[in-house]
Amino acid sequence: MLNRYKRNTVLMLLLIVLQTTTSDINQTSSARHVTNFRGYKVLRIFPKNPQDLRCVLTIESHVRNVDFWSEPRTIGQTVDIMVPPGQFTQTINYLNDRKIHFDILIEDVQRLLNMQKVVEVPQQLNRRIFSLFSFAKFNPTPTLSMSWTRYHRLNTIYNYMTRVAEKFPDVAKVITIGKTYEGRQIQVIKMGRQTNKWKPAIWIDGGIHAREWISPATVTFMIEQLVIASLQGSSKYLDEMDWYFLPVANPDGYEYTHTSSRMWRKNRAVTSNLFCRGVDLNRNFGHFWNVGGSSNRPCAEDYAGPSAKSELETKAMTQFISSHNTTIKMYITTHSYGQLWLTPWGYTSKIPNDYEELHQLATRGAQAIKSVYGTTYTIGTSTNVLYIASGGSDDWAKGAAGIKYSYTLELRDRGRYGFLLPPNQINQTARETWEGIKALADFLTSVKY
Ligand code: 0X9
Ligand code: ZN
Repeated sequence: MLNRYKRNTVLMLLLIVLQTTTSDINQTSSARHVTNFRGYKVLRIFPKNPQDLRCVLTIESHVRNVDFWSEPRTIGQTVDIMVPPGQFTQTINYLNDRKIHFDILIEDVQRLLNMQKVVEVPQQLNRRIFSLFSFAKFNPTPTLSMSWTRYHRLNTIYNYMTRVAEKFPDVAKVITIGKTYEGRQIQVIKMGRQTNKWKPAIWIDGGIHAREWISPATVTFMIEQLVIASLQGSSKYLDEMDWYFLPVANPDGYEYTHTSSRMWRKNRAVTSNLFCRGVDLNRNFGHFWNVGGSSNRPCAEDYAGPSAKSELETKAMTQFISSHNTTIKMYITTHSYGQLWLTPWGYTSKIPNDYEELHQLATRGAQAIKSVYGTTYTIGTSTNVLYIASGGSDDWAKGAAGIKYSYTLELRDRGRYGFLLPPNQINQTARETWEGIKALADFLTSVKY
């Protein structure tokens, strides 16, 4: 009996050691539970030849706890990494020894994080403050308790969606499309005036990657713009088309970035490795899944999952979109950062047959964005502009769901703040993006179906 007990204990210990050692030298700091980023710096590296690129790739195994904010895949493409204070000297020595050029993008990550702190005023108090100062004049939907001057928690976003649907039932409806690993609802809001005639629709999601906070904030802004449009009478954006908004596609991950680890990217599913949670949802979609630019290692930031569409969040999205693919004519997924307007494919450097049309429409969108505050976007296929990364939602939307116009938008900025875009840029980012989206909507409503 004792022997069996001992043997089991030894086996357990062995398993733990094995899991720890295989759980990656490459396990990054964002995957761990880091709560204070004081002294963490972000470096921008400029690999100029294949050898530089190889060295940058192996930084992970030379320097512990480095977190890649962008991926080292293409020469000429910069790579941003976050380095903990204890590893800073080692990292710059490593780069200097190999004569690889770099700049310091962010001196102290914690300082930026402090600027992002979310202090949610309780809903009721919030409403009272709004009515007290009669903000109604400036904010047409004051009682809906949403703003674009700070980043919000999931429940605030969901409450906002619910209120929009309650107050404007003729143009808005909340649909729960599934549940997450941790049991949260995955909520879509459908917008558009109800009619008996067929209308084309556009799908817009945000927050597939948990730490890209500007993305859900921008999507909720679009909802608000349609609410405002409905208050102003008739609008072709509501009368001639429908919208499906999924502001937070990865609710568990999003909440985790608010409560525990700001730099978390994946969902929060338990994996085959006891020590590493999360699947990269943007590697989990099922069109040429896991054929390049994704990982089989559960500890990796770009872990593709055990199989295509293995994740509840991916399943919910693909089931819903597939069942509406006769109306959904455009698929837009918002990420950050980089100011890129990306078209499929992300799994191959080949370009789609209709690339010319996709590019033309993207140019319209990018021009509309630029016309607002001068923000410039780079347009191209994901693989060619960025890097190869298979299992993305955009590839699936086009390749599997048959939605011709499928885009990934990497919102502001180009790396000055990266994922930590200060709240005072939310409004401008959302405003300019909305102009870009409207340019697409104009096209959508002008096509004969
Ligand atoms: O790597 C990604 O998933 C996206 N970039 S991010 O920095 N937001 O993580 C780009 C995805 C582009 N689309 C495909 N590769 N399919
Ligand atoms: Zn992303």
